Amino acid sequence: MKATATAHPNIALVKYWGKRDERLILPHQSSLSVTLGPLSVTTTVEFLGGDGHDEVTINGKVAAGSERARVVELLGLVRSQTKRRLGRAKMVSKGDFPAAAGLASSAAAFAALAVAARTAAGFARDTQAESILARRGSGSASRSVQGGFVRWNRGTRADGRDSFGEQLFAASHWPELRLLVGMVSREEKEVKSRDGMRTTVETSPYYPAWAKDAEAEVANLIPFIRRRDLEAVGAIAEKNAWRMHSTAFAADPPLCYLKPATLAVIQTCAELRKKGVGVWFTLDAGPNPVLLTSKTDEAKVAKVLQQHGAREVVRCRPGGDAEVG
Ligand code: 2P0
Repeated sequence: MKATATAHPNIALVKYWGKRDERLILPHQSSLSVTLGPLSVTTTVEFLGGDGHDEVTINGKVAAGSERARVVELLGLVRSQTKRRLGRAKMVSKGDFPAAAGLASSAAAFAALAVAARTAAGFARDTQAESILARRGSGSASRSVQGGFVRWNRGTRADGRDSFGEQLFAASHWPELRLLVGMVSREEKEVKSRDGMRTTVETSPYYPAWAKDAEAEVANLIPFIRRRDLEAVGAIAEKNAWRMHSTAFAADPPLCYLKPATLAVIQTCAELRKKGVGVWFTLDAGPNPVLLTSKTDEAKVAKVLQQHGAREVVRCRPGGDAEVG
């Protein structure tokens, strides 16, 4: 009743922003991401059989508060799905992300936890069931159970059984793609994604337009990924990032995740393209831009990020499936 799993984070090209069901973590729209190698989170779950509290250790520290509660809740879901008596659990998790990479670790963390916990409980591998479970920890984690290019289907059911991540193309489809995270700020963001998206759904007059457009953009993006058309993929990623942030700017109170250096990097992307460098940006709910480029232009793009004050550049490429062992 013990298993270890490793999963990678992901970056959305068409973002998830807003829930239609807060408890089940069901989105208003589908989203599409690239799983990011080589970064990873490795998690071991052991069910100890007896009664008592779960032990949760994350990056060498005993977890407390809401961080612990989210893990305990997910372990509880696994217990409720089997007749086996699993008892209390010991969970140990560790990420290998560079310090403050600015990438949400929750996607990789809950994907690794879902796979490890189900396997420890005796379930056979089942990426759909694992994605649904990971989703209950964090929405974006539903897209980190599989590698490559993954669509999180919105689904229509109230119970969420049709809302899971589904691999469209494996990482090997586009090995030359590069995703560079520029660390322009290390400040803790003031509003967490979970709260920011709730405020946006509740108060932004642009929210319904966002959800409708994002759903359409997921479908528009797929043929461009199939053709490995970086220019077209980059254009959709940029447009979608602007639209997510515009929806958030229009919330009450307004949400602005950009810092001056973020905007400087974004504007530089457009200038670089005029000079023939293939680079496009995307931006999550934080100040650190992620630049899409190719192996050919990777070094140039990394240098430009550093010139804009990025103290660290995290170089990623399409990563693989969550794995046991
Ligand atoms: C995404 N983000 O698609 C979007 C883009 C941030 C901006 O998914 O509340 O940590 O746990 O479901 O998954 C971050 O939100 O939120 C996120 P919850 P999550 O990657």
